Amino acid sequence: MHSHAALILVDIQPDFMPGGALACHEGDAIVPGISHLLQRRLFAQVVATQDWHPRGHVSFASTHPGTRPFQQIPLHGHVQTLWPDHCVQGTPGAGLHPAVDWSPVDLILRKGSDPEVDSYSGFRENHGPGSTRPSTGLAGWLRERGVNEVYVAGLARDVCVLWTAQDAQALGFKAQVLWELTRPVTPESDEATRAMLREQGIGVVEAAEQL
Ligand code: VGL
Ligand code: ZN
Repeated sequence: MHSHAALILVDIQPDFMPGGALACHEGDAIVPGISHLLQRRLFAQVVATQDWHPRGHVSFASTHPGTRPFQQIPLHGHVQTLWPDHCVQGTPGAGLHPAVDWSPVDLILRKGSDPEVDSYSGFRENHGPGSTRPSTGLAGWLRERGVNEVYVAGLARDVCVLWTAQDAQALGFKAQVLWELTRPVTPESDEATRAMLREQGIGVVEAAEQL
């Protein structure tokens, strides 16, 4: 059933869990379900993304004197949300969550390493020269393995999960979000997130038991 499907686990890292630098609401609630889903081995390929920023990253409010986290500023002709320092390369908060057995994962893809550019999606950086968005290579990696369908879970529902699912769908994959295995930074965003997924024809699977 899922022989042409990949599971993409987005940014399941301590900094996005309660108590972490950029906590998602109930972020830790997804951990048992993620572990269980990995054990079921339903997918031909499993990819984990890892937010991985250098110190002084452009997305950190601390990099821009006079700003505060969650404020928006113009950057490279786009709007950039500023975040607390998070997922700094090599720190414990940037690791893959220690309560998950990551051994079934085929590819770990680090993103957000360019000091000047943010990268929410696992597929493309947020912006690049002109109107381009530099590829991470993930779409090609999946296509070369025969994948045409992706299921996305992880953190944050309203940021990196959303952008990853949108890019997957835009790049020609059939994208689905495993809703109960995601959590948002901003819970009030849930209706808007669902609307954006619906508009783009991205599927929502409410619970992994339905797979
Ligand atoms: C994320 C904000 C900044 C995410 C990453 O994983 O959703 N959000 N960096
Ligand atoms: Zn980040």
